[in-house]
Order: sequence, then structure tokens, then C-alpha cells
Amino acid sequence: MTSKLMALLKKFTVLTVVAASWYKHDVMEMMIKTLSSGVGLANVSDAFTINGQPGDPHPCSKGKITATILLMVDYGKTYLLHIVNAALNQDLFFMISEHHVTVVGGDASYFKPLTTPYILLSPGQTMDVLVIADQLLGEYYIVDTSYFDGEVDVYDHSTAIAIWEYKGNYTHSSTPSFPYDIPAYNDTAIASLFTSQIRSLASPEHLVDVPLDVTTQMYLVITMNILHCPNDSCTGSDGYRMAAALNNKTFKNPQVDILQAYNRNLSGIYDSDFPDYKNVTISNPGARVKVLNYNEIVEIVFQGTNVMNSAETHPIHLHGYKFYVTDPKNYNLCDPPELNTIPNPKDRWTTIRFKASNPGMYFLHIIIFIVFICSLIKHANMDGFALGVWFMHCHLDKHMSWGMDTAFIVKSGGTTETSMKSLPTYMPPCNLASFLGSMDSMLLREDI
Ligand SMILES: [Cu+2]
Repeated sequence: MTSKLMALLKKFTVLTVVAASWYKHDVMEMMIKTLSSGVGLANVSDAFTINGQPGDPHPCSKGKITATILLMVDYGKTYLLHIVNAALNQDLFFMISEHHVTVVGGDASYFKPLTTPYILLSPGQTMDVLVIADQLLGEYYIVDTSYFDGEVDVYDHSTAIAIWEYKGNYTHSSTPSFPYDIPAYNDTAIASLFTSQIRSLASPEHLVDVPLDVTTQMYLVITMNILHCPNDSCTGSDGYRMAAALNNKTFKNPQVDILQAYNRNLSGIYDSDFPDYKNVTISNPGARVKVLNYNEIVEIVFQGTNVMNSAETHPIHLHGYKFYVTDPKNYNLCDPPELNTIPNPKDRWTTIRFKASNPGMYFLHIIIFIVFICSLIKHANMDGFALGVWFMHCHLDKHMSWGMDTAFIVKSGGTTETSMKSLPTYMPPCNLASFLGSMDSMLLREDI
């Protein structure tokens, strides 16, 4: 790390920036309608927000005084922005007009400092960037705007806006400075360039520990699919509904969560035959998981496909672990970034490695996680993916809903320290049993 950056890191002010999706309609109602009809167009949001506001010049938050988010800054100071992409279905470019940002971390890992005019965040990703307030006193737009490399024009075209405003006495312009160099929405080259430049800090204080002796290799094809609905009950083309898959397996949420089934030895709830490798064929639905021994070294190569002419970037997210992203072309084992979400670009490959060393020891964290999930989102049976059962899915919610998922069951390691904690006497109720499997039970929310 340069001495200049070291100096900057000694003193900074923290600001949090949360990008999200905004819908004009009831999201749950839309979700039910979309999943039951089998068509997917209702997934597009009406706007993005920054810290809750679409921002000037959107009509609903017109005028910076009334509703647009202001980040007030002092000239000469350094700010650490924790940036979160909480949008449901959209990768987002983030920029501050006339300012560069220096990326120093993400997903709670340190990165080698990367100074750039823009960053790209997938849903579920977090990034920590330093920004020096060193421009002329004034107001500068902060923007979040779509990156979309899909084949069909189904994405939110809007731009969320906040304002980076310098404190002080000066004449305010009628319009803040706008970043006219925003990457094009479909600029895959610039999107991939950014992602490829992310590296672990790999300093003596923050060592990388890339597992070398791979014991389980998996090759996962990521596909969009269609599935036939019973009695042509869907309104999609010829009675089919949209679906998605990993290795041709469209994940179907079971009625009993997998953790309960695993823990209580219940049969018929899930199958342990999720394939390590598969050619692209017709998808079939089911709750299929991959079972791993404790401490197994897992390498997964993801291949983005263009089945149904529907290639697009898929942000793959793994619960319970961070993984190293080892570039499949150059096989970087020296300073690969350590993340928990990685966008797999359209028609391209991504390779990750992790050690399956978490059979569910971090119980307190898990309880907090369960309560968080129960209270905020209707995440299908996610309580089942807490202790020893870890969900892996595309972080575009529409694709997760359509089955672009699987789960890892990590066996206990034989000692108390390496084993799943036993079930507590009381588990917080979380009636999410049939988010995907049965639309009716999605309405039964009284015990959430
Ligand atoms: Cu996806």
C-alpha cells in the first residue's frame, strides 16, 4: 500500500450508501403473480434509490432540499464510503461526478487499492471506497445506473441520484455537476475490466490463504430454462414458465427446510445427487444438494451459457463462506480477491475456491441471521440454510426464485469445535416454508 493511502486511512469519515430498487406496486403481489403466471417481465423495478430516495430529478423526490440525499463533505477531508447494492435484480455502476474513488475493500475483505472513476456492484455485494473531497467547492451528482448485458431489454433504465455537496460559503449552481462519462449500460468490457482488477491486499498483516490441494472439483453451467406447468396452468408460451438452473437442476424449495431434514434424518425432503458436472440438457426441478466432508477443498468453475438466448451476468453468492476468486485464465493463487459474491459475466467463466470448514459453529451469528431474514424478506426456507447447510444462488432475485440455486451440506468434523451445534430448545418461528413451492402459503405471514 502506498504511503499516501496509508496516511489517508489513518483519518477518514465513514458514510454509508445503500442502493436499492423501488417499485410502484406491492412487491409480494408482483412476485406471486410473476411466479404463478410463469412470465418474468414484472421483475423490472420502476426506479433505483440511494439511501431511500430516487433523487433529483425524479418527480417523487424532486428538489434537493426536500428529498434528494445529500452527502455533506468538508474540503480536504477523506471519506470512506460503505457502498451496498441492495437492488433486487440489477448490477449497478456507481460514480461521483469529477471525483475518483479508491476501492480498498469489499465483502469484509481488504483489497489492493484501486483508483477508478466508477465501480460496479452486483446485488448483494458490498464495497468500501475512499473518496478525497479535493475538487472545487460545489455540488456533484452521485449516480447509480444499470449495467445490463442481457439479450432482452428487460432492465430498469432509470438512474438514482444523490448529491456530494461541499460545505462552505460559495455560489451554488442551479444544477450539480453530472458525470457524463458513465459507462454504457451494456459495456461488458469496462464492467469486466473493473472486476478483473480487484485483488486481495495480500500484505503481511492480511495474508491470503488460497487452498491448494483441491479435493472436490465442480463445473457448473448456469442456464435459463423453461418448465412445463401442470395442465398448461401457466400463461407463458405454450403453458411453460420461466425457470433457471445450475447444472440443469432447477432448485425447488422443499416443504420442510433442508437443515431440519438433515438434522432430524428425514427422508424424501431433498436429494444428495447434485451433479459435479453436466452438459446442458433439459432442466428438471428438485431440491438437490451437494454433500461435502469437513475441510474439503472445493473448486468450482462456473460457465455462463446462452441457453434460450438469455445470457447475462449472474452474481453468484455463497452463504457461510467467503471464497477466493481464482481467475480461470491466469489461475491467480497469489492475491485473488476473497469475496462472498462474484458476478459471472455473460458467456464467460469464473473459478472460485473455498475450504468447507464451517459446519455451523457460529450459532449466534446464525440466529441473528435467521431473525433478520424472517423480519425483512421472504427468503425461501433460509432458516434451513444456516447450520451446516449453505445456500448458493444467483443473487438476481428473479433467477433465485426461478431455481438458479443449490445448497451444500457440510458434514461435521468429528470434534466439538468442528461440529454443528445441536438444535436449541426454541427456534424463532419463520414460516417461509413454501415461498417457491406454494403461492398460497406466501400469504400466511402472521407468525413472521
Ligand atoms: Cu442470474
